[in-house]
Amino acid sequence: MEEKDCIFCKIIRGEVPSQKLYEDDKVYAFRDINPVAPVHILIIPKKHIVGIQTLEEEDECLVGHMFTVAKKIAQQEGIAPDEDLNRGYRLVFNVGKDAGQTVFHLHLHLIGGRQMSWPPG
Ligand code: DGP
Repeated sequence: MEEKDCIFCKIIRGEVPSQKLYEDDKVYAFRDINPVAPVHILIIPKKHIVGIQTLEEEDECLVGHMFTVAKKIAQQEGIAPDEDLNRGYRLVFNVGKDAGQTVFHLHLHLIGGRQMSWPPG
């Protein structure tokens, strides 16, 4: 899909509204429109990347930054583990259709605020 048609590129450009939580020159974070938990946030790169399946070595720092931003937002949202490792959250990349990827612009799910189970569905 071209950037001009990508829903997440439109959100970054402000053409589609979103509940923004964080933005810098590299990434944008906003609440998922269809939350699967009390906290469900998406962290996306401003660069249009289809997903982990097309990730290039030059984007390694960018993906690392996405995790650091996710960690900070989890702390702000009050779901980060405490010193006894209580609470917690899940960070997920769905990679491809079999994994449940429906939007083909790289996004890191930050999901928390309830007890998780394993394995995921
Ligand atoms: P995935 O299934 O991993 O591709 O996740 C895509 C997520 O994107 C899904 O949880 C719903 C969310 N989503 C799709 N369209 C929109 C939108 O227009 N706004 C917001 N806030 N989230 C969206």
